[in-house]
Parts: sequence; C-alpha cells; structure tokens
Amino acid sequence: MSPGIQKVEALDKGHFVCVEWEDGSESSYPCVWLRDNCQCPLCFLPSAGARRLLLEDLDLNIVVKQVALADRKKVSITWPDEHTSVYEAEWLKKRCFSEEARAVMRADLFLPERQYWGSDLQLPKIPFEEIMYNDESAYKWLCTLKKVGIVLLTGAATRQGELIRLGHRIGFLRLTFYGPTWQVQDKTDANNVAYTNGRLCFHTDYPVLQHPPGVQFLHCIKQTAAGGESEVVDGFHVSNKLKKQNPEAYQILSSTAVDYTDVGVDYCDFAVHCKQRIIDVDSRGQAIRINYNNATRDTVFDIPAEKVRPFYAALKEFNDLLNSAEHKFTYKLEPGDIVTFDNWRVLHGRQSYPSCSEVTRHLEGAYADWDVVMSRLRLLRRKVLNRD
Ligand code: OGA
Ligand code: NM2
Ligand code: ZN
Ligand code: ZN
Repeated sequence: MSPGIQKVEALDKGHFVCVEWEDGSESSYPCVWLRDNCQCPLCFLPSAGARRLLLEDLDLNIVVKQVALADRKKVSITWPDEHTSVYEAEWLKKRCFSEEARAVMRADLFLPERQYWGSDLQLPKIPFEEIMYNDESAYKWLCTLKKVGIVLLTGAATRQGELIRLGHRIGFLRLTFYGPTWQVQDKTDANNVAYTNGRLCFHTDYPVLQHPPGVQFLHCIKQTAAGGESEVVDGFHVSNKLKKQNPEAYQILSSTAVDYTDVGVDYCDFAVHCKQRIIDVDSRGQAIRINYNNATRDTVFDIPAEKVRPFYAALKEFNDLLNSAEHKFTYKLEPGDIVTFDNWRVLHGRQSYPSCSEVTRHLEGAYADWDVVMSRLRLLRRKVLNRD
C-alpha cells in the first residue's frame, strides 16, 4: 500500500501538480502528462487498458483550472474546458517522475539485473515437468533465464514434441525458415553447418534475421558416446572484458555493420540478407545483443577495404576472449535434457562427433521471442506473488 496524500497543489502557473505524501516525500507531475493520462471513459478504454485520447486533442500548454484532494486517496483536476480527471494515490505514486521511482518501475517491468559468469558457472537446473505444472517453478525458471542467461531443464521425454509443449507453456514459439521446431542431426547435403557432425565454434543463432530469436531451446533426444560436448560463454561478460582490455576492438565490433546471408530451402525456400553489429549496444554503450555466427557471415563485406584487416583483428580478439578457459563452460547434454538460453547474450558451440550412417546424435531445437517469454514471466509473477 502506498502512503496517503497530505496535500496537493498546482505549481509553476498551473503547469505542474505537486503531491505531498503522508511520509513527507513529494512528487511533481507535468499537467500535459496528467491530461494525456486521464483515466475517464472518454479518454481511456479500460477493457483494452489503452488510451482513447488522440494526440491531436492534447493541448501541450494545458494548465489546471482547479485541483482538489478527496479522502487523502484521490486527486481530481478540473481542466479549463471543464473536463475532469481523477487519479488514485497509488496510481500516481507508481508513476512518480523522480529518478529513484523510475528506477524501481524500470526494474519491475524489465528485470535488468544480470549475473555475469565464466567457467565457474553453476549451471541452474530444474526438472522439466516441474516447470510445466508448477507456476512457482516456471517463474523461477524464467527469472533465472533472464538473470543468468541459461537454465537446464532435466528429465524430459526422449521424443520429439516436448518443445511444442514448452512453447504452449510460455505462449507460442517463434517460427523461422527452419520450421516451428528443427532437428539438429548430421544430414547429407546439409542446408546449415549445424546439420553436420562438425565442430561449431561460439555463435548466436540466426544473426541473419533482423530480429534474431531472443531465446533458444535445445532438447537432447539422442547423444553420441564420443564428442558432441556443448560449450557456452557469457557474451555480455566477455564484451565488458573486451571493452576494458581493447577499447578499439570493442569500438570496431560495436559499430561495424557486418553482412550475414542465408540462402536455401527448409520450411520453405529463403534468401535472407541482413546487416548486424556483432556487439549491439544501447545509447549508454552497454552490450544488449550479440549477433555473431561465423558460418553465416557473408562473403560480401560492405566496408572500405582499408577497414577490413582491423575488423578481423578485432573479431579475433573477441573470439580469443570467448574461447579462453576463464570464460567458457563445457558440459554434455544427456537424453532428456533441454537447455534453454538467452540467444542475445549467451554464445554456444559444440565439439565435433564421429560421422555414422545411423543417427547417433539428435537434438530438437526451437526459438521463442523475449517479448513472449517476458510476458509469461510477468503473468507468472503476478500469480505467484499474488499481486494486483
Ligand atoms: C545449432 C547448434 C548445438 C549442438 O543447431 O545451432 O548450435 O549441440 N547446435 O548441436
Ligand atoms: N538452425 C539450427 O544462424 C544460424 O544459422 C543458426 C540455425 C539451423 C536452425 C542455425
Ligand atoms: Zn478524460
Ligand atoms: Zn546454434
């Protein structure tokens, strides 16, 4: 419960409304925002939780005509055209514009906390059926997936179709040109290097898509006796290291647009091309997505010739850091394991394994978007913590 309101007044010639809370703190709200967010049925459609008010009808210079407090719990504002808006104390408190209040809201909505790791990773494990039937376990799974970037689900049936069930658990899977789910096996005339018995060096999947899949699931159905071990590395942790160790390499990888290509046939025929920065950063320079698959990096390279060698030098430096014993974690999937990981953050690879006329190793894979996963996380949190 938020504190009640002690006092409310218009300030700055009616351009702001200041709320004084019972605990002595104060919040100041711009009138243009208050008018824009009027919760009355004319301005807001509750069944959609969405604004009806059009921007065309919003006066940027609006000021309050009158402001009143009811019951220490409601602020009502009368606007110059006699329209009235009522705001609940708790609603206002949550939307306070102070630096601290906004940080709390941001953390609550987006769970930005990261736990970086290296070879010391304690791979989080949860039984698959637990997350399927228990909301607390499912919530824990998704929170850990967001914070650490990887969770191993154990004890799934060793048949195809378990990822479809997992997709239903979160909402839906992300369809790509490789199908709703896809089979990682050594295939003749493979349309992707993943579908061979070869070693896969550290990569993120599908940087050739403009919006690469945020989350990846790999379900081990059959595992070879020799080889086929998995490797993972925390791409955000390594990016931070690179930035410190070699700022110039970091600058190159976070600014150069690299061409990717994928042409072939699978779920349907495709000719996909895209430009991505290998280390994608936000406006503050923090890494937010790694886009790196050496196999699908195009032969076309749309940069000036003199920048090519410095680019390769930077990429080698990054690749060396990814592969350093300090950073990488090696494990081997067992039949029934489903590894779930942040494909924007964690780079993954596998060791080669002997080729054989029979299928000796079989993983089923699938993708989900972070939007879908975060949506399920928020809904589970509401249920589990019994909030609003
Ligand atoms: C892939 C992949 C890992 C493995 O299919 O993209 O990374 O262990 N597979 O086969
Ligand atoms: N598969 C495993 O970027 C890539 O091509 C990753 C995708 C074939 C669906 C591999
Ligand atoms: Zn209104
Ligand atoms: Zn992969």
